[in-house]
Amino acid sequence: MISRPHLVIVGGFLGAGKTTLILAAARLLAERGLRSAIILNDQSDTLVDTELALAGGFEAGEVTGGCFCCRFSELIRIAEQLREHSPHVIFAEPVGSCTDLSATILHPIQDAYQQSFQLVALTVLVDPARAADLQNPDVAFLFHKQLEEADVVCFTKSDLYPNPSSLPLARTRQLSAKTGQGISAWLDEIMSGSLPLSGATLDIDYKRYAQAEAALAWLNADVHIECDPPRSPAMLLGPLLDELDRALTQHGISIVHLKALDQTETGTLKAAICTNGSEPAVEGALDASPATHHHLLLNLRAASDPAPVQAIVARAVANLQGTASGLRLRCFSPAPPKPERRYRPGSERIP
Ligand SMILES: Nc1nc2c(ncn2[C@@H]2O[C@H](COP(=O)(O)OP(=O)(O)OP(=O)(O)O)[C@@H](O)[C@H]2O)c(=O)[nH]1
Ligand SMILES: [Mg+2]
Repeated sequence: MISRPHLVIVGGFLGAGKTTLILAAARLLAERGLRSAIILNDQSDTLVDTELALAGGFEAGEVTGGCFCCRFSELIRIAEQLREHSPHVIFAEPVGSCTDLSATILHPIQDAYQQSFQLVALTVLVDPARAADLQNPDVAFLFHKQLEEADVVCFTKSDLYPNPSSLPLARTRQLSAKTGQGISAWLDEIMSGSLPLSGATLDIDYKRYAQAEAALAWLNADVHIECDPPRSPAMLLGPLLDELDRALTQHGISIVHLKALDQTETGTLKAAICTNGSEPAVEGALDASPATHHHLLLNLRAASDPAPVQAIVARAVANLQGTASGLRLRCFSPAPPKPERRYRPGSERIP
């Protein structure tokens, strides 16, 4: 058994590219003969990201029903469970609206679980397109708080944005999970400790933090669809994403991240958009042949009250060409964050 796996926490706003980077990094480590496990996290369940990690062949666990800080004991339980598989590295992806990770996760782990995990520098990812468009004050608040506590900030999607606008930060890197640019160097820096874990904590007003998260509508859904005649995953997801994008835009609702995953016996396809009107990014079996039975997962985060988002998604699912059954649809505003533990700067022990 590997006694102390590296624990790599990769934060960053919704859609920044956390899951895509973690999967690319885990594949790269596998080429070096190193095993990775992945912990995903969400306010609700049925996570597209967990399915992707499992489909990638990795040991994966999830913390659902709240962010890592509010469900710290569960994070440790899942990390310990994964540790039994002797991974060399455990990647953990916090919810994309979450911040204050240093005080509520990193310090508590360093304080009480240092013998189990080698915690490395806190990486925060930035999508250059998001950094260039921070008009929504709640999004801007969360985004800037996340950057403030980062040990290293990595601009993602360098294949799309080779020249991101500069941020007033000491340590920035550029990565592409699509081309692999920068991933090996980033892993080497954090795992060797040449980029150290600083332990810097935030000064943050939890009322403002709660208000910013509550300004998001958070929707997770899954449903089974029987198609007669059979349809390919692309034939199902394409029109669905078009319809959701059109209806949300018509209602003036900004999409923050919309992910859809269709699992069929002919293959699995994921399609996602991070802004209204953008071309879906697709991964997986784009050429899968038509199938009768589809299991569809939807994770949508949007700047809105929950009610209109829920109605739009329910309507789009009802309009799918096929017979829907077993629909489970949860849509809410995230509850105020209540960390299980919170390090206070200057205090030796965690309260
Ligand atoms: N072109 C390009 N697209 C990328 C890259 N990394 C991520 N993406 C795309 O960006 C979108 C968001 O990526 P995710 O990895 O799902 O982002 P995330 O930070 O995990 O998002 P949440 O889990 O919602 O917080 C997806 O459609 C990815 O395909 C990259 O390096 N290049
Ligand atoms: Mg993710």
